[in-house]
Formats: sequence, C-alpha cells, structure tokens
Amino acid sequence: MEGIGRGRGRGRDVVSTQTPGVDVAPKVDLYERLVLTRVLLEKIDTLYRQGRIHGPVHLGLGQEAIAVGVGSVLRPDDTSIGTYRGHAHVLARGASPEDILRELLGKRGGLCAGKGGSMHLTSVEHGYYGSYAIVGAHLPIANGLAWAAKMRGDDSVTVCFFGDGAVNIGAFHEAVNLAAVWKLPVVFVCENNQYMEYTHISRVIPTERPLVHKASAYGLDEILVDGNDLHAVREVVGRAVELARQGAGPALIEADTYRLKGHSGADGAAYRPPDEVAAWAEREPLLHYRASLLDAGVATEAELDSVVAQARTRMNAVAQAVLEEDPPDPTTAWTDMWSDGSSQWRN
Ligand SMILES: Cc1ncc(C[n+]2csc(CCOP(=O)(O)OP(=O)(O)O)c2C)c(N)n1
Ligand SMILES: [Mg+2]
Repeated sequence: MEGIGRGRGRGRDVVSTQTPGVDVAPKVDLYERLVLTRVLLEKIDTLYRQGRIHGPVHLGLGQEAIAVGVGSVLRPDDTSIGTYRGHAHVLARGASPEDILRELLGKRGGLCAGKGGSMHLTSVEHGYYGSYAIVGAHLPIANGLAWAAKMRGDDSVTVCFFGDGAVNIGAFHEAVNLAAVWKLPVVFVCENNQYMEYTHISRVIPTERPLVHKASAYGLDEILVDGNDLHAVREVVGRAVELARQGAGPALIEADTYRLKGHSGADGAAYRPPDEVAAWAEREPLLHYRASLLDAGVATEAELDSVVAQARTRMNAVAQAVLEEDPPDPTTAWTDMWSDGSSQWRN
C-alpha cells in the first residue's frame, strides 16, 4: 500500500498530497513521543498482568503513530475524542503518564480523580473529551464539539478517533452525514486495525475498505493513509485539519494499522494467523520511524537506543511512585456526576 492515498468518489485515483504547514522531516522528538507512548502501554500491560489494574484494558500497542501523528498536528485549542483504546490519544494531547497511570490504578490524582479507569480517560484541560465504550456513540458528540466551535466563530477543529467496527453502527452514518451537510470542522479518523474484537473485518464488511469505500456516499474524498507511518499520518491528517480549519468541512480518513496484542488484556488473540501477525510486526510504527531517522542521518543507533532506555527508566519510576499513592476518598463517590461537580438527580 502507498503511504498516502487520496482520491474523489469511487474512482480512487491515488495522488500524492503535500501539506502546507506540516514539516514531515524526521525528528528525534517525534521518535521520543512514539517511544514514550509505547513504554506507557507496555507498563499498563505489565500492571494489568500483575493484577494491579482492575477492569479491562484495551491497548493500542502497534497503533501509536496515529495518536502521536494526530496529536502533533493539533493546536491546544483543538479538541479530540475517542474510544476505550484511548491511552495514547490522551497522552498525545499533553496529559502526563503520571495522571494516566493514576487513573488506571484508581488513585485520587488521576485524570478523572481515579473514578473512571482505563475505558473512560478524559482530560478537558487538554482538549480530550473522553473515551467511549459504546462503539460509535461518540461520533455525534464529536459533531457537537465541532458545531460548538462553529457557533463560537473560532477556527478550532475536532478529531474523532474510532475503530473499523464503528462503521456498521447507525450513529456513524448519522454523524458523518450531518457533518458533511453542515460542513462541520471535524476530522473522522478510523483506526482500521483489521479486527473488531475477535472478528476480522472481511467477515462483517462487504467492501475491501471499511471507511474509504463509504466516503463517496457523503460526498467526501476517499483518504487512505498508512497508519503505521508517522510521516504519512502527519501529512494527511495535517492537511485535513487545515482544510477543516479553513471552513472546507469534514474529512474521513482511514488509517491502516494492526494491534500487536489482543483486543483487551484478557485476549491472547489466538484467532489471528501467525503469518499475518508476523507480517504486521515487521511494519510496526516504531521500527518504521526509527529506520527513517537512521536513513536521514539525524540520529545514530546508540542515540535512539538511549531514547528507549531513558523512557523505560522514567516509566518505571513513575509507576513505582504512583503505586504508592492514595485511592480516592470514599466520600467523593457522589461528586462529579455532573460538570458542576454535583450528583443531584435532575430531569
Ligand atoms: C454498540 C456496541 N456494540 C458492541 C459492543 C461490544 N464491543 C466492544 S469493542 C467491540 C469491537 C469494536 O471494534 P473496532 O471498532 O474495530 O475497535 P477496536 O477495538 O478494534 O479498536 C465490540 C463489538 C460495544 N461496546 N458497543
Ligand atoms: Mg478494529
């Protein structure tokens, strides 16, 4: 697959795109962000297996370039929203690994005061409007964020992440249709990791591509990007965000990727053919970006190894410190049910 595809309608002509304003030169700081994301996810995996995290965790190991790439082209006043597979997405908006781990470990200093957990990461402070466990439910909410920006008259943009499984949900079609009709500044990013839970997409979607082949139904461009290529994600999403900012309306982007582990921590993913897993492992995003840095001569193997070692040391220290922190005070069980902090029933 080409790194970038863009065409209009069902013709699917693939032409390269250049994004004004997005510098796609390989950069060590972007590798640092990818590595930090990877080691955070690996740490979550370890803590889950140690029985320290209660409730399910859904890791985006192997999908990091999408969250990092999108985060790198957004402004602080832009908003984003996603699914239960949201650790990388909130980190990419500027939340700290400390506050993310606090939330997962049920500590009072967590992003949601330790009361939300892995599937509900939210940080309005960082423009991240939540992780949604009901597949497809947040696409209309993304429209609301984008509509609010339009009402305010500012030029902020909303990015909505979702999985390939969401394209079979009614709310997906309602949201994309309304966004197109109202020209909302929202960029829909489908992380096509080829599976919805334990089912390959070919068993439940009649077209080769879950998202791209639906774009023309809404008068939108067909945009396919290699979601394991950080350069390509930055270039393609950066362009869509810029167009939305200028008032050109929404975009649908399908980012091809693969999760390196199971659907959730409890899933060993034995249903996936070993040769498929091995082929995708060779294309995983950190190897890809590392190779581009070495090819461009901007860093040595030793320097990049040191980035990984430092990130691991930092994450070990963060986890150790957070594990010793206090859980939420039980009296806070009935606070923060509403945005004003209260829990009074209202109708
Ligand atoms: C409306 C709804 N139906 C079913 C489920 C159960 N469920 C949880 S995750 C999932 C698979 C979603 O797959 P996809 O959208 O591709 O996201 P991925 O997990 O691959 O990131 C399903 C069916 C749900 N949470 N919500
Ligand atoms: Mg999926």
